Amino acid sequence: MAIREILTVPNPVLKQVSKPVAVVDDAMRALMDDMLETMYDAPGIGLAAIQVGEPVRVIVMDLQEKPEDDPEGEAVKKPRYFVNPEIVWKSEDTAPYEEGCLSVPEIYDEVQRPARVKLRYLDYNGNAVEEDAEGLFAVCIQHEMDHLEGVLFIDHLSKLKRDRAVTKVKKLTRNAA
Ligand code: GNR
Ligand code: NI
Repeated sequence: MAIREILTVPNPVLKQVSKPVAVVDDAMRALMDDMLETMYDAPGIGLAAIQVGEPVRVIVMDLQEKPEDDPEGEAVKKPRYFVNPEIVWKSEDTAPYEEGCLSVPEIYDEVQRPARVKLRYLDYNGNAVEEDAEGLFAVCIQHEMDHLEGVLFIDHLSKLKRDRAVTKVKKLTRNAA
């Protein structure tokens, strides 16, 4: 496994539409392993392949929820992998969430999205899964699926806020790495 560089705005690669995965093979699993390690290192709760420069429809996620029987304890690792995810249903009702993005570091703002969605995707082993998402899971999967279309959370904000965010990130990353 390896930690990959996370691309930040205004890198044009982030605007690319990612391609469907033909088969979930060992090479694709190696990418998912790298993405998970990169996400934990950042740290973040989700990562789309395009954020490490790979234009394929792959997402990793770990919502880092505390165990129910020990809410004060350490978060238990629960990695999730989504290949070729599709939203097959979304609720009419929306919910706001203060979002951030590893590709737009240190910027946070409220985005409204459908509160619940039904997903279809392939898992780490290439098995088809259907799953309902709500709460933070629903927010995160919709944020990640936007990345597959070249859309960032700041694209849901006003042009003024989006331009300000990009300017701030440019300054922040000018001398870094
Ligand atoms: O780590 C992340 N946190 C987060 C918080 C609120 C809404 C979405 C996210 S996803 C983000 C990681 C990321 O940029 N994924 O693409
Ligand atoms: Ni993001």
